[in-house]
Amino acid sequence: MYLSKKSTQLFAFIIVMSFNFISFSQKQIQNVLDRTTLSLNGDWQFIIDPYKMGYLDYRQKPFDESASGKGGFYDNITNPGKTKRAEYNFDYEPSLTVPGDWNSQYEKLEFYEGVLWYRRNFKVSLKEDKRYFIHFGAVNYESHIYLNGQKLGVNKGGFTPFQFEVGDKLIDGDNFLVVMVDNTRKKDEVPTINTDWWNYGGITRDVNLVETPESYINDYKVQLAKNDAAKIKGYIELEGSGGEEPVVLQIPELKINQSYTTDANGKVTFEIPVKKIQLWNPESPKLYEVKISSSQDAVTDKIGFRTIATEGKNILLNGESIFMKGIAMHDENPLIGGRLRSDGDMRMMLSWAKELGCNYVRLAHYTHNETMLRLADEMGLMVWSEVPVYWTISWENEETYKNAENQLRVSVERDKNRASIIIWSVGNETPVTEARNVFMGKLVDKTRSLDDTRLVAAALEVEREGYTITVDDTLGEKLDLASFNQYGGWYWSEPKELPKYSFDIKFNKPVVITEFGGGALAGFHADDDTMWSEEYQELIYINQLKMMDKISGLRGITPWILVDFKSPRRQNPVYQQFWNRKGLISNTGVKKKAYFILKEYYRNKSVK
Ligand code: GCB
Repeated sequence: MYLSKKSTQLFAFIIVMSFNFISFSQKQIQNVLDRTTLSLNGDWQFIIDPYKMGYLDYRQKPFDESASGKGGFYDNITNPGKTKRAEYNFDYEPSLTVPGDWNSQYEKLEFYEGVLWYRRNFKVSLKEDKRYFIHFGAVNYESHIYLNGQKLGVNKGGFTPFQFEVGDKLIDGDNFLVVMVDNTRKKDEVPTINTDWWNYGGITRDVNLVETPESYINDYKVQLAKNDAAKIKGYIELEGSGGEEPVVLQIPELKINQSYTTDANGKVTFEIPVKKIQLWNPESPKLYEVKISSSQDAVTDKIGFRTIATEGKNILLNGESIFMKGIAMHDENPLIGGRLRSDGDMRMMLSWAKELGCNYVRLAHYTHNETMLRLADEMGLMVWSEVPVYWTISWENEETYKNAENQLRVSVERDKNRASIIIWSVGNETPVTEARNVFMGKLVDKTRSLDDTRLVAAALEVEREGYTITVDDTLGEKLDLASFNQYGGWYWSEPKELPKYSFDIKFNKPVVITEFGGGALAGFHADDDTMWSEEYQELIYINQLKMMDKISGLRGITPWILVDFKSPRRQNPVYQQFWNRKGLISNTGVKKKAYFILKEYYRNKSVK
């Protein structure tokens, strides 16, 4: 529905009044990278605010809920004059680079968890017939956004994008955007208080001011139909069209040039028979240029087409059995000990995976950068994408569920056109209880309702008795894969004992081992009985690979993990120093002995 300026204002007013809370309903602009944007990346001045004094008055009431709505740091008073009291001033503060977490940019912020304010000034010359949105790639964790002193809203969730329409608050000329970011860990959030990764705070991904026409292409899906390589199926959705409007879909290389008219809601769905389509696969990751245009708007994407399905214990990519040679990774550049900031950082990670011989990556444990998925499309890596339903989530809390579902939905909406993504994961190592089964079961159903063209999985846990490793988590019945983590040789048993173990997997489904591994400090050499030595890790890999090769239906593995990564849980003063050392590559880029074991295994392993 198109909102006139006046109704937009009213709508915005209702949003601000009805929450200081999050709108979980809005759809993000698809393919924001291809729109007309003013980048708001770069230097943002910041104020560290451990007491939240920029947000709460001395009675702990939010300034932005007071009668005047004023009093917080978002007022951005920089020139108070002689008589006005202001106990902060962004103009005198240092700056942080956006995108980027704060922990890796200032030593005094390395361990900081709490509130930090960002401010950025920018100029814009407004055009009469355009709409404007401020779009954030991701901010960890909770953010309150203010434009020119007025609140736009709140977002929760550290890894997914969000946006606000801002036409009525933008000024033709100088503007300032203030963001309060709070990365305090809380029990009922997603993720919860306990994770094995660094809680990097800040505006970690791109910020853009997006300009669109009044009626714009808000969303589209252009993918093969479920399990049908002869049919492209999808939709185009306009926003603000006020009814029926012509749209065109073109894929020049496939000689597709289709005209449609949207319905009264601005949407059209289509099915297009295709012949002679070159399917996307890791060896030849073919992407087609796809152009979508409406009377006022146009957007171009690069999209690959492939099918993914399971059949008994097989995974079929484009109808053919495939073995997934994978590796897991976090959204972290080990060389800086911080979140990935640029295309170059992301390319480095995926290139390491390619060099190892991978055709598949597990992007753990939350939604990664959109650019990462686009690079995976381009470089030919299949992807397991996950939401941060990790360990001990508050299963009984309805708000927690809504939050998890929102992060899942936004992630599926954002990445549904990426051929690389073949698996949506609804969580990792969650303890089996009735409440958890209900929570995760709902997430599985939701995922399938959002996207029927990909597999749905989760990283489950195993049980052990004697030398038998059992996989029978009942959630597995709802999933497409028998996928699980197991740490033989590290958290239980010893590397040399591993050949004695066998698996009892209760599902007739493809087996994908989502984690195994062990820690080693690069450069520390000893015999293979000595924990933390490269030799110990090497023996884990040698014997794990032998042990797993005996599993009938093993169709993929993602050892934990490509590179060492930072974690506050990893305190051994000699070997860890806040680094999880399970990387095959160290935080200085050195390849450990186990790296070469896995590389050799992949070189010899048939992809069929
Ligand atoms: C796991 C978790 C992963 C941890 C890893 C470890 O099972 O899924 O997030 O980092 O083990 O190193 O213990």
